[in-house]
Amino acid sequence: MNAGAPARRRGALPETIVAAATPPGRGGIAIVRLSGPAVPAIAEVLLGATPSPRRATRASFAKLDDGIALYFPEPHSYTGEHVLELHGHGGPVIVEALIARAVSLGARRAHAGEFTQRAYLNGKIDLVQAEAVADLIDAASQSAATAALRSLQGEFSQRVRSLGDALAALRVQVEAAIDFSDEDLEALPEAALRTQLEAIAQQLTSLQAAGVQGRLLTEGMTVVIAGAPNAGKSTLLNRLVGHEAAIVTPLPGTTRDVLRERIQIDGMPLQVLDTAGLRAQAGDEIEAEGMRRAETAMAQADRILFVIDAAADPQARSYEAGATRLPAQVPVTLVFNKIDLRADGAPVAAPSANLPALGLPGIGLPSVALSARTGEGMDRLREHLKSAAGFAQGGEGAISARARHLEALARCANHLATARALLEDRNGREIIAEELRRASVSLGEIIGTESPDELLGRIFASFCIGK
Ligand SMILES: Nc1nc2c(ncn2[C@@H]2O[C@H](COP(=O)(O)OP(=O)(O)OP(=O)(O)O)[C@@H](O)[C@H]2O)c(=O)[nH]1
Ligand SMILES: [Mg+2]
Repeated sequence: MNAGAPARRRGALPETIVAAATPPGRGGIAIVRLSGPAVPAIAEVLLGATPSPRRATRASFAKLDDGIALYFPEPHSYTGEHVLELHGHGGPVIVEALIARAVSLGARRAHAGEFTQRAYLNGKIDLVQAEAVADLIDAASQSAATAALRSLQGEFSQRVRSLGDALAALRVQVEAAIDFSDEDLEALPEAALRTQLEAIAQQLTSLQAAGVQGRLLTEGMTVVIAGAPNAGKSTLLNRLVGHEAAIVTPLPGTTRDVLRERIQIDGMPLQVLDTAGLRAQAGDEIEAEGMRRAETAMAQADRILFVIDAAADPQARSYEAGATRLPAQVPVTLVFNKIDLRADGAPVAAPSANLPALGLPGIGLPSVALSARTGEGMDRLREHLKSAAGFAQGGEGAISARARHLEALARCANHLATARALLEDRNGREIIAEELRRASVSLGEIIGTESPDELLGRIFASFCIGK
């Protein structure tokens, strides 16, 4: 699957493992899979003979079942070890009996993700690809599945690797320049070093962007509903989740705590948070604490929906007033709510004729007009959220990335930025080389060349048994 992966990262794992590869319950076919050195010996006993490699072979499974056996001798298998698949009748009793028999013959029940872990340890796939296997299985939408498949096929790893290669090449040049400095040999002129550093930083930025899109697709984006008291934030939350999750009253200052709900929009996972209304002066200590919590929530959001009462505040003054409380790095969408009301608060017959006038302070920001009360315009908001997450584009350009990957990319970017700053300050090549080395280490953590065992344990434990 991946020619670039190093062969056998660790010593051989002597135990042979067994698990059902298909979900529990009744079905047309169930597959029991074994992997490890004892597979040929176990096959001899179970089937009477080891089947020819990679040929579907009809066999009796030790009188427990009758089906098709598939044998993949090492190293040409998913795990890189001898693998035997028994495709039998899809009943839980048969599956359990086959597993128990394999155990009696020396196999051990597999832990969650252990087959994929062995594929990783044997150099069949790298860590990003192993994680993509889990993401593909867990994908809740076609877009997430597309992104996961792209990572599984090595696109993400390839881009990380080519960045790593560029970094390594640059470091060699920088270090060579250190060695030759006595001889007054300008091995790598400063301008060339700057150009190469910039090129690498640019590649990294585009990889980060693709990764952020991927994370939004798989882990779901976090959207915080914010705005002035009484704008209709809680009503909007209720409308999005489809039930009365939050208390709604005509009194400003109703919501105090942060309310969290998980929803899906056409299969796209989304976490929505309702928060206390923001205003210049809190009425009491509870409201002040509510506003603090709202600010904390906003700082961690992928997007803020800033709700404006379009009837009472058509010029979006509340956004102007509240903008200073919003974290600078989080994108904002203005939601003009209550379009079922006229500017004087009276109901209107044709709500969409009441879109807010433009020339607003938040101009340039995306905006959606809707009525959380009647539901009008909610489809526009849903479409907007899908396209903001890159979901509407069917996962195009996204690679399935996890928070772990993005953090490592960010660390790499920091080291590169430091290296560039050091260069500008005419610092020694030694410390620049050191920053480049640290940047490489961060990249290595992503594909698993620099990953501690504890991290590996955590990653594979999140898999299902049998994968
Ligand atoms: N006509 C109309 N009324 C709305 C709409 N959305 C909310 N309201 C009303 O506005 C009032 C305030 O709604 P909430 O959802 O509690 O507002 P909020 O922003 O959560 O308010 P706080 O929690 O106090 O900050 C309630 O009386 C709602 O019924 C809407 O789209 N149209
Ligand atoms: Mg509220």
